[in-house]
Parts: sequence; C-alpha cells; structure tokens
Amino acid sequence: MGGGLLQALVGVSEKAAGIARLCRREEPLFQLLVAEKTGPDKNRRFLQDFKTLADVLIQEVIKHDLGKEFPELQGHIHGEESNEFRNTHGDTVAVRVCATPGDTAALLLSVLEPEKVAAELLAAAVHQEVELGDPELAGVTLSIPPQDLAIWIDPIDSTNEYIGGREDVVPIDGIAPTGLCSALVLIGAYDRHTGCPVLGVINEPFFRRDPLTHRWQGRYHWGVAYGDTKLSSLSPPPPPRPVPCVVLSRAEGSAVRGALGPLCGDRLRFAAGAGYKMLCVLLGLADAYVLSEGSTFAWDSCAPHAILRALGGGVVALAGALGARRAGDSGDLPELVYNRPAEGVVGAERWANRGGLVAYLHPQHLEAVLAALATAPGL
Ligand code: 2IP
Ligand code: CA
Repeated sequence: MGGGLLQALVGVSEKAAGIARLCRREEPLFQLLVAEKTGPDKNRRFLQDFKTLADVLIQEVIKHDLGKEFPELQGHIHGEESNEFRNTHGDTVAVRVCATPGDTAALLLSVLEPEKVAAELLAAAVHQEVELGDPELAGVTLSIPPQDLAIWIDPIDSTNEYIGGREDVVPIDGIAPTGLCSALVLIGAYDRHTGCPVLGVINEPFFRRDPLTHRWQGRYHWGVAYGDTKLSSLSPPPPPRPVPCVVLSRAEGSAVRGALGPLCGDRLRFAAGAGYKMLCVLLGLADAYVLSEGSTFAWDSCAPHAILRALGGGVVALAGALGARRAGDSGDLPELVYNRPAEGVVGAERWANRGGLVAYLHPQHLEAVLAALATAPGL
C-alpha cells in the first residue's frame, strides 16, 4: 500500500507541475497570472489574485486525487491555502475538483468570470490522467500504512519567482540566485503520531527548456525514510568537502553572514525559495541551508526534509540546536516535526518553523555550521 502511495505522490506532483506550466504557457491564463493590480480596477474582477487561485486549485487537485485513491488520508491532507474564494457576486465559493471537467469549469468560471477559456483550460488539466513512465519508481514496494500518515502540500513554493518568471538567470556553481527554476511543487508525508517526515517529492516544473519545442520540461526527486527503509531517486552524497558551501536567503541578516564567513570563505551562496535551497543541499550543490528566522512553514520543509533523511541528513531547528550546543550538550539534535502547531499564535504562524533551521546532508557539516554560528552575537 505505502509503495502505491509514493507513486501516487509523484503522480500528483506531475499533474501539479503540468498546471503550473500551463498557467505560464497559455495566453489567457498567463495574462491573469501576471496582471498588475493597480488603479481603480484593483481587485474588481478578482477579490483574490489569480495566482492564489492557481495555488488553491493545484492544492485541491492533490487533495482530491490522493484522497480518492487513499480514503484513509482524507482529512489529513494539509496545505498553505484555504480553498474559499469570493466570486464576482460576492458569494463564497469553495474551489474544488468536481465530478466532471464541465462541472469544474463551471465552478472555476464563477470565480473567474468572464474568463471562460481560462476556466476551461484549467478544468481540462485538473481532470487529466498522468502516466508515469518510471520503471525505477514503479519497482519500489513499501509497507507504510496510509492511516498512519498525513500530508503537507506547498502547491507552488517561491511564488514570487513563479510570477516573475525570469528564465535568463545564470547559475553560480549550479545554484540559481533567482528565477523560474526555483518555483517548486513540494509534497511531503509525515507520521501522524511522531510528526516525523517519511515520504517526500520535490517537483521542478521548470527544470529546462526542450531545445526543439522550447517548452518547459520538469523533473522530480523522491525519498523515503521510514524506520530502517531509506530510499531515494537521488544518489547518496559524496564524502563531505572540507570547506562547506552554505546557501542562504537574500533576506538573511548580517549576524549569520558574518558568522559563516570564516567557515565558508567565498563559498556562501544566495538563492530564492525555501524548497529550492533545500534542493540545492539534496543535489550536493550546497552542504547546508541556514535560516535564522521563522519565515518557513511545515509545507515548505516537510518534503525536502523527508528526502534529506533518506540520504542520511536532516533539518534541525536552529534556535534549539544552538541552545543545546552552547549549553555543552553534544547529544543528538531534535529534528523538525510536522504534527505540532505552535501555541499562542493563530493562522499560518501555527505552522511556522520557529527559531529558524539548518538543513544538511552530512552531520559533520551541521556541527561545523552550528559551531560557527554559536560564536555570533545576536543569534
Ligand atoms: C516562500 C518562498 C520564499 C522564501 C520563503 C518561503 O514560500 O519560498 O522565497 O523566502 O521562505 O516560505 P526566501 O526566498 O527569502 O528564502 P511561498 O512562495 O510559497 O510563499
Ligand atoms: Ca512556500
């Protein structure tokens, strides 16, 4: 059963990536996606952004398809977005996948009016069957009971880069500082009881352009970390480099930058998207991703975290880890968990990865990064 779930997660990520590409490829959708909301017309046609609708729709497709195949997961599939929209008449509409493409198109039109073509294009993509020609993935059989799992979805991580759509960004040692390639679909499954991430899929809808058709082509990566079972589509990491390369948000403050300077020298890198930075670690382009703020959420880190664990790495809470090392505690550091909302806060904040994080593949690099950060004042 669990093996079937991994294939299903990859399948829905492919469908989601297809919708993300469609919204940039088809003119009626693209125009809505990049529409500037300025002037007196602001928000008149849409009370929310179209980009939010695209996000919500992708999230609902994933929920619908997984819930249908695995009824045990219904009610346990969570994401960043609420599916409630206001239509042009001011009524509340719950965006969802209906029984037929016609019904879905009609529901979407009630939010998108008068954009009929856009509603129909989206509905057709929502109801499309996805075939995975992936013998390696098809051969994976697992026995993870779906009733023990729950799901976190980020339908499109790095939304700003998705909207901005820059295609000409030159990577630095393989890491793109910004641009469309940092927009990712993230789907992670965690153990409902322990909160531990166990299955992860990262889909890159905009991995490269086909040289002949000029259409975007995607790719995906998956990982399993369940008890002693550790599997991944990615190769195990090579031995650790002596001087680690660390990737940061461009918004990262001077305390972290300054503290990591002596450790990394000229090997500090900057990139957009929490998911993309963790992907850089997974691909061996960076050795760690350090974030000092609570500006990522369970849906950003669950999928990459599962794959990092599959390869022997992980994600720890920065504040807790620093506290432990500063107090002389050299024991195992607690990894982030995904089933425990923060108390005393409301909304998305409940699921923030508070106190920041460090994502790593080699425990030696985690320790080196923590040792460097422990000296920083203000962290
Ligand atoms: C965001 C997005 C941002 C990222 C932030 C994420 O998710 O990935 O790019 O900030 O952490 O939560 P930064 O680029 O500074 O790392 P979303 O786009 O889904 O809101
Ligand atoms: Ca995100």
